[in-house]
Amino acid sequence: MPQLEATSTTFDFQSASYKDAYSRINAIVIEGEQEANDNYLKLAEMLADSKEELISLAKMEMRHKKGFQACGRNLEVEPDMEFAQEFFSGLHQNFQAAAASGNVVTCLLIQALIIESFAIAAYNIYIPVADPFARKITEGVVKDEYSHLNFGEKWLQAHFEDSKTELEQANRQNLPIVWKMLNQVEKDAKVLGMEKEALVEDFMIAYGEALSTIGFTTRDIMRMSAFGLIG
Ligand code: Y39
Ligand code: FE
Ligand code: FE
Ligand code: FE
Repeated sequence: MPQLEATSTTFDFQSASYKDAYSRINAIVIEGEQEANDNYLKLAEMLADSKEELISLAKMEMRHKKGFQACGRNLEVEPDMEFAQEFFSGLHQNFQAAAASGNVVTCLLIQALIIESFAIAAYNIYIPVADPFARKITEGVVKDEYSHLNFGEKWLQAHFEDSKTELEQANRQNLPIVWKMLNQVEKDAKVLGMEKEALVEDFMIAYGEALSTIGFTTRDIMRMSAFGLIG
């Protein structure tokens, strides 16, 4: 794999340009993990039958946050948390609004499908180009993210007929925000050795597979994936 080669030869993890980009990407994952923790705790209130499981997912997210904070400290980078909060504000607001209205299907789509697929794509693409310390941390984290995506898949699959319309509506509202986020992070990601094209591809594989598992047809998935790509 050429990326493995790049790790030892191309990246200077201590260069000013690497650390500048890392201050934003590292902040994004720290903020993302914190928000994922909050979101699973909110879902635990909304889904009494899955309360214990959701609380345990929330705890995993808190561990992830601590791991990524350690990655920043290891490179002596100060994460730009203000940037990261702004980065997540669109999905954050939509999750809060859905939770306030009791729209648990929308909450699950935002956190357990969209954000988890984003995490799976980003972490898998980061691992081969990460510094050795961050690589170890991220390898442990990404395994957990699959189990979080799986929670959303299982719940939505079991409630597919009742959830279908709300899922399509929530997809239409939130997928364009993901493309916007990817555009915002494209330059910094590239400095770390992560190509936007690869991020989009891995995101769509994880998200599309999840929609398929839940019960959507290939035709549905094609239609749903197009939102935001065009406008
Ligand atoms: O469920 C989770 O742990 C998700 C919060 C984490 C989201 C991570 C979002 C990563 C986007 C990084 C973009 C870098 C190219
Ligand atoms: Fe996580
Ligand atoms: Fe997660
Ligand atoms: Fe799956």
